[in-house]
Amino acid sequence: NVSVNHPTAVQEESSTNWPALAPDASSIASSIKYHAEFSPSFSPGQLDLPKAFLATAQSVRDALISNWNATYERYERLDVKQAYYLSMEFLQGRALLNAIGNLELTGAYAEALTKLGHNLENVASQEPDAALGNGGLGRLASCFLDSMATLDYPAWGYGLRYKYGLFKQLITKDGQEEVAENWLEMGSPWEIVRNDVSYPVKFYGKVVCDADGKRHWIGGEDVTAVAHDVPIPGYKTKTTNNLRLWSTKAPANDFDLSAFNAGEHMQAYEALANAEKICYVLYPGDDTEEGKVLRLKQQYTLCSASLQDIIARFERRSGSNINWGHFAEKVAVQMNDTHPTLCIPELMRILMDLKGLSWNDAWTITKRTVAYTNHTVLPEALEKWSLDLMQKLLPRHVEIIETIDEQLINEIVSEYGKEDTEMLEKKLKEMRVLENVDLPEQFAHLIVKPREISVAISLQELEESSEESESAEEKDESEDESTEEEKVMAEPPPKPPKMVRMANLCVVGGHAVNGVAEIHSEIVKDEVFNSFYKLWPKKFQNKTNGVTPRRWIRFCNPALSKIITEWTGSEDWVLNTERLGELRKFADNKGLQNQWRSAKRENKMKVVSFLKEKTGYTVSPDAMFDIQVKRIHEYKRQLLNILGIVYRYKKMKESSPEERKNMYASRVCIFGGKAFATYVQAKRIVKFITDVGITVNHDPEIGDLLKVIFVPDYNVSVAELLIPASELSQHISTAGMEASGTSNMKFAMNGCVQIGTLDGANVEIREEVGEENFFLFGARADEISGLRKERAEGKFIADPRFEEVKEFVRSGVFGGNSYDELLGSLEGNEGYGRGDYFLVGKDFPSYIECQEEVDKAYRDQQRWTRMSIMNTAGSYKFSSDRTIHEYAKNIWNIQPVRVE
Ligand code: T68
Repeated sequence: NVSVNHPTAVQEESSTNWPALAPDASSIASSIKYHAEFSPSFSPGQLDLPKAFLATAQSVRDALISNWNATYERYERLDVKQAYYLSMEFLQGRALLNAIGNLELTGAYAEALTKLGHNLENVASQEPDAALGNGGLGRLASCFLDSMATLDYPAWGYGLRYKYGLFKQLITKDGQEEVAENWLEMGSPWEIVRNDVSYPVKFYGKVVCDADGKRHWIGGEDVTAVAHDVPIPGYKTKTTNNLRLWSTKAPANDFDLSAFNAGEHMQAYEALANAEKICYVLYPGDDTEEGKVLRLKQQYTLCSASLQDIIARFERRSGSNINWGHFAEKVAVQMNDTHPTLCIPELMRILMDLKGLSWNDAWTITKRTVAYTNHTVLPEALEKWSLDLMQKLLPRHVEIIETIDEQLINEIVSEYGKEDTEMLEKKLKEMRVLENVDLPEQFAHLIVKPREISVAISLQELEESSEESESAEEKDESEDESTEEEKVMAEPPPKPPKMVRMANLCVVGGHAVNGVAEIHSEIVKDEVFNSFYKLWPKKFQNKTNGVTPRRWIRFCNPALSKIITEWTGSEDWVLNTERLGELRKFADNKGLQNQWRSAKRENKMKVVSFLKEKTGYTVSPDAMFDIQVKRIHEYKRQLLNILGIVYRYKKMKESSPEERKNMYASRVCIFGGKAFATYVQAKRIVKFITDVGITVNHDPEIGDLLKVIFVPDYNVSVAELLIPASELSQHISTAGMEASGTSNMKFAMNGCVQIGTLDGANVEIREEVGEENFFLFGARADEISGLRKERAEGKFIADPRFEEVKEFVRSGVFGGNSYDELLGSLEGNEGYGRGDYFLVGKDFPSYIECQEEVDKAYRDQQRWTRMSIMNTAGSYKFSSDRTIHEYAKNIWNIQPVRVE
């Protein structure tokens, strides 16, 4: 049992200057003991691991709160311009080691926990991952928060506090299974509930017009959004920013006591349950109408609560002289993809309906305030909402969106003139915010729709023919076939559903639009939003993604960090990653090379134990660790990787043991990643990979030469373990389809050599690390549409090796399944998701040839280590500090504020 003392000294410090006066291990130990007793979440007594984690986190939180307060007070007093990053997702992962690392208290905490009979690493591993995101987009938001605080930018994140984050993935004999992940089961030690910061959020209802012609949204359903603040500490700075997450509850007095007393328990509870369910799960399945409504409610809750909060802060800081014309000089709102698009009509609504501004003033302010980041060019991922659904849920916003659409039509008409109707029609079809919606009356005469012409003609014909056969009609209806046919012709075909195109709304309503890697930003300008680009070229920018070097080198790879510090002369590189470039001159140095290899081996050993524990497989640390970890998606082509492995396996089986040894480097091929719960094809890929693993891993002929492992439940913490141990990583998407990728940056930082296509940030990584240190294969982005066309015309001739590998799979080597649906997607000539849309067959030969080059290079360990060093050295551009400086300067126009 641990005796608990009240840590007077620490408490006093925490209100004044913790952690500027770095606390020592003893005072930290006292603080931990204090929290174990006085912030109890567990029974008294033994300081076991779960309790030790919570008490440790709570003691760290004391320091964070004190810095948070100082930061907040400073922003408030200086009334600085602040940026707000609105995102439906933040993939924070664990916070403890990151927080004490940023506070430079890792050593002191480790010592304190040792005094209490614990070990920091074990304590930290108790923390559940905060997985309030799906993948790259959410993790990017979290890296940005770290950089914004580290660089002293006045910038906050706004998101939702989902009760259940991303599902937990189980791998069973049937493939992936999803289980709810209750990350808040033990409570989160990091969040501070602000019961005094809450806002009403309305749904449904109707719009009424008062005597002055002002529009008001009334009635409907109200919920209350409550703020939960998560302090975001910067590295080596007192600046501690805020991630404000909203949860929803029913407004006070919404519990129907009389219904409850009458035994109608569910009814009594209905309003509460309805409100709370909004923040129940990250990305609720939206195949059903209910699911769609819930997702739209989530998006609106984020936008409405955040904007009300931002506006309240602006008003408070303005004091008695509120000048709305200054709003955009104090506020920048960044929309992380289209999910927070409703910010645009919501800001308009608040400014006009609640603050009394005119349309024009509100529109000018809105456009100057918001900006949009695009993260995908996949057409099916560009968000659209049913206008009818939105009309029911947010009637006032639909009015505003309709007016925005009308203004845009005006602009398109004045740009493309009234002469070339065909061009005008094309532009309107492509650019309007509303899709499948008739032109407003004043524009209707500009275009005669072909369908209207044909309907007009057939109606005329119908009239004529019915005149002719009027008397016949009366005779016998059953004989009247021709007339029926004509009636069918006369009926216009069912109209396609009216939709709101969120990306178009973002482009129109934002002052900046950016892609997330150079090649992606070019595609955004040249293809996805080309017409908008021609109209407003200055709006379009590139902001190549980045990742935080704190979490992704310094804290996840202490062994490598020590070496970098030693060879660059200081720890400066953690803040100034350009200094990593200095490693280049030592790339062939034997001393560095030896240290480099032993750090990699130390990291690989950790993964060996981890894999044993999670999968039961024993792998050799002498084999090359070849890793592909990311969401499972056809365009990311895990299928290409596993088919390459199957081909390798087949060739190994066909050779003698001697030949095998000479031809192939031993490899442990590791996969990880989650498939969206309803994405059937992605789940088939998971199942196929695990099936291949079962066969290959138990083949005594093959032994350590090849192992195939699917790591279950890939998340931020697993990434922190795998990436430092990686030697080859795969970024092999069909060119033009991966917007950027960010794990490619983390792998490069950790000295991992990549095999990849010229896609997303791979292009820039290759430029930085040098062509000779990157394994390139596959078709280029500008060839893809031609290749698809060729294939559709039946001109594609598959490489015999591709046919061979498919045949081998079909032969039943992997457990009797013939994988018809999976391999079927690679057959045929056309159709999205069929006809090998992702060009696995096309790239297969160059992929396997490139893999032979990898084997050759790996056999020469000196060459490989050089390549590895050159990857770390060349990765400096990919720090999110660089990205955030660019956003701050070119989009947000904010300045750093040092908190003394
Ligand atoms: C990713 N997008 C891009 N989306 O795929 C990746 N989508 O290339 C890029 O590096 C990363 O964003 C950061 O820019 C996503 O992760 C989603 O997760 C997502 C979630 C909900 C709806 C649509």
